[in-house]
Amino acid sequence: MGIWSAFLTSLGIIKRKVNILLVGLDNAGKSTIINGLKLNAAAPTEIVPTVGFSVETFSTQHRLTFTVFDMSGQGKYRDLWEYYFPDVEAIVFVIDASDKARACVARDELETMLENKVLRMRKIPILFFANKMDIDGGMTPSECSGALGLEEIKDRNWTICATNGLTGQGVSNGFDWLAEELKS
Ligand SMILES: Nc1nc2c(ncn2[C@@H]2O[C@H](COP(=O)(O)OP(=O)(O)OP(=O)(O)O)[C@@H](O)[C@H]2O)c(=O)[nH]1
Ligand SMILES: [Mg+2]
Repeated sequence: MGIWSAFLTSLGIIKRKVNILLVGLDNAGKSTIINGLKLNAAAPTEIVPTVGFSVETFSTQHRLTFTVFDMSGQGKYRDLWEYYFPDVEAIVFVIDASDKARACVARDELETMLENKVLRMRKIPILFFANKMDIDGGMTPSECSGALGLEEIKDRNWTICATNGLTGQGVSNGFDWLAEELKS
C-alpha cells in the first residue's frame, strides 16, 4: 500500500483490503457462508461443491474489504490450501458440526496446516466456525474444539463461533472478532 492509500485508509476514507483463506472439509458449508455475505445474496444462488477454489470479495461495516479465497475441501484439492498461506492475513476454518464421523479428518487437516513451515512463521489468527448449528445432535462449539484439539493451539489467536450458513446466524460475530484481530 502506498503512503497516500495508507493515509486515506487510516482516515477511514478508503477501506483496508484483507485477504482471507477459507478452508475446511468438503460439505462443511464454506461457500454457503460466504455467499450469505455477498451484497446480492438476496437472490438465492445454488451452491455447488467448489472445484479448486473461488474468489469472493465483500465489505463489512468494519472498514475492511475482504477478499476471500474459498477453497475446495475435497481431498484432491486440499493440497492447494498451502499456496495461499504466504498471502493471507487470517484463516477461516469451517467445521461441519453435524459430521462427527469426519471430525478426525478435519483434525488431521488442521494439524497438517499448522505444521506448515510458512504458517509456523506467520502467527495469523484463525476463526473457526462450528457450522450447521441447526442440525439436531450436532457438536457444540466446545465439542468441536475438543474433537479438533483447538486448545492445543497456543501460538496464535483463535476463536470458535457457532454458525448457521443457511441463515447467516453467528457469522457476523466471527467477522467482528476477526476485524478486531486485524486492526493491529
Ligand atoms: N443444515 C445446514 N446445511 C448447511 C449449512 N451450511 C451449509 N449447508 C449445506 O451444506 C452443503 C454444503 O455446502 P457448501 O457451502 O457447498 O460446502 P463447502 O464447504 O463449500 O464444500 P466444498 O466446496 O465441496 O469444499 C449444502 O447443501 C449447503 O446447503 C448449515 O448451517 N446448516
Ligand atoms: Mg465450496
